[in-house]
Amino acid sequence: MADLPGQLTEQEIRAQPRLWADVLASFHRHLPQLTDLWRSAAPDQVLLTGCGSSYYLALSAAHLLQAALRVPCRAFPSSEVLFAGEGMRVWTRPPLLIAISRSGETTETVWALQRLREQGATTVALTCSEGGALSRASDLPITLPVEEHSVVMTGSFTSMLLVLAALAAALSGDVGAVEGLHQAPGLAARDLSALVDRARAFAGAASRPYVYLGSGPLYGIACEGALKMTEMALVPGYAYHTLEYLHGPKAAVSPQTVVIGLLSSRGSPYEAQVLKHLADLGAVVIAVGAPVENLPAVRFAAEMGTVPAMLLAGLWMQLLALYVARARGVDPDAPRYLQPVVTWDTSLQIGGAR
Ligand code: F1P
Repeated sequence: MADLPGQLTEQEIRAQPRLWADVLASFHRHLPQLTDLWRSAAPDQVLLTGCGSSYYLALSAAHLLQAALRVPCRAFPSSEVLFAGEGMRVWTRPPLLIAISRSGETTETVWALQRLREQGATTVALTCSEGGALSRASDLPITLPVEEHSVVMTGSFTSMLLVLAALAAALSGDVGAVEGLHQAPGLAARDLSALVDRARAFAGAASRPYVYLGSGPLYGIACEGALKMTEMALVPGYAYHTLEYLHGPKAAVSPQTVVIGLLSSRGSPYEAQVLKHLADLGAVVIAVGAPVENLPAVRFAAEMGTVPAMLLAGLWMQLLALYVARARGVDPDAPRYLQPVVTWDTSLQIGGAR
């Protein structure tokens, strides 16, 4: 059979159930160091930073960490940390910085970690590549056993988010939540073939606007789903906080619009109303994670609102982008204009006050 476009990317998407089990085992090996760092630094806020998919998982992780640790947790694109200069230093106690990077070589993220460490932050580098620049610059490097060859991030995204969710649960002493995360690999293995079928069923060749809606930690997942559709299928993907879509962007809805609505446990009655309203306006609307009357849905074995359900939503959106790419004759293994790592000439100086 002729090689299908995106075979490498598809293999790595499908390998996530097994990968998650390996990553959780690795997490438990790193947990003593992370716990010691958390106790010795005793931060009263957590900053997270990364670029692209790594920034989007930082957005989701910030929600999970803040809900568990009850301290302010905020996520920034690495470039925003850089350009903020002294503006970031608004703390009384030095914060904990978690810098996220699959490659561990993204220049902006390395610079951001160096900048905040100079300003007194305690720094953790979460990567999937041993001994890179980010790890070397950090107080504590955490490298996950994720060997990803696709340009776009797939299992690295879900794995680093899973580890940060496990960190939130472990540091808050929520043993039940940690045990719940250990269900994720089995739930994903059980759901995988059904998720492949549901992605194939919805994928079409037309370049239609794909709108991804999510609230709370699902907003970062929605951003990642939109990025995947753009990176893999060259189709515009747009992400919004679910109810925000009613405040103007819905003006663009047409029968060409495809809406992917990620249902949260907290906001789902309102989110369901939004999705039904958009279907009434003529959009193709898919409810993800819970049923919404009269709408096609993607369901998971994982309970709505849990981290495994969030990870499965991310995995399903990776599959959707893959099958849209194939329908369009686009090869996700060779995404247009993209490279696995974005680096900058280190001679460039950041303008303005440091
Ligand atoms: C981050 C990143 C990805 C993007 C592309 C280029 O890399 O920007 O988010 O999808 O693959 O690299 P990293 O800092 O996580 O290695």
